[in-house]
Amino acid sequence: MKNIIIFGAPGSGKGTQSDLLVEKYAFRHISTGDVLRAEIKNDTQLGRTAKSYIDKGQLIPDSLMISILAATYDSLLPCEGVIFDGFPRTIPQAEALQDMLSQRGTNVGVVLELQVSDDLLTERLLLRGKTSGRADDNAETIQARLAVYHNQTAPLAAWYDERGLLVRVNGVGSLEDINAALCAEINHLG
Ligand code: B4P
Repeated sequence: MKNIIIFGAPGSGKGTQSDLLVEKYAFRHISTGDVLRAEIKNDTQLGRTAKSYIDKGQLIPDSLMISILAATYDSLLPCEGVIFDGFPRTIPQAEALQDMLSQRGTNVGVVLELQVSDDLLTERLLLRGKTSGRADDNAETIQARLAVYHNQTAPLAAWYDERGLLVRVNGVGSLEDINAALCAEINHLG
């Protein structure tokens, strides 16, 4: 069982690369962003709560995210591997993930960080905003999301590095080249 985290700032290509990895490997994919957007679309209680945070570029509270994650993970089992896209985003989420996986007799195999400059992230998200219809892909919210990323999520890179799990990958270039770099790391997992 392989548990692979795709880590990076908003717009770094986590979702894009996760989709390519799922095509190549027999892995399942958890995108917490997609889970939340589906709840918003279905106008559930969770969706209404999530929307109030997402529209401001803020993170959904950890307790809520963690309970959603465990249920989503269990719904995908059994499988050869799971790609976590957009989770964890805080150190409490990372600790909860570690506990959840160890309760199931498994652990995180690797954390692949996609590195992209803030200027390029902003450019990509503004471009995506023209077609995505996403309320959070506008200039003001993008700036808020980047600030949240640097304050709350980026410290996780050091946290995983201390545990020997972090691999940094250049997130700038063609989708194919970036994907090849990610696959090389995944193949090392054996
Ligand atoms: P997410 O849905 O996770 O989205 P994201 O970080 O904005 O984007 P991603 O990195 O997946 O970028 P993509 O591949 O689409 O989060 C949305 C919100 O949900 C968060 O702000 C938060 O409020 C909430 N949330 C989610 N998870 C949470 C959690 N765990 N805890 C709390 N809150 C949570 O790529 C972006 C664009 O770049 C696309 O248009 C793509 O085509 C383009 N692109 C990708 N790779 C490229 C390349 N190599 N070159 C050029 N363009 C590229």
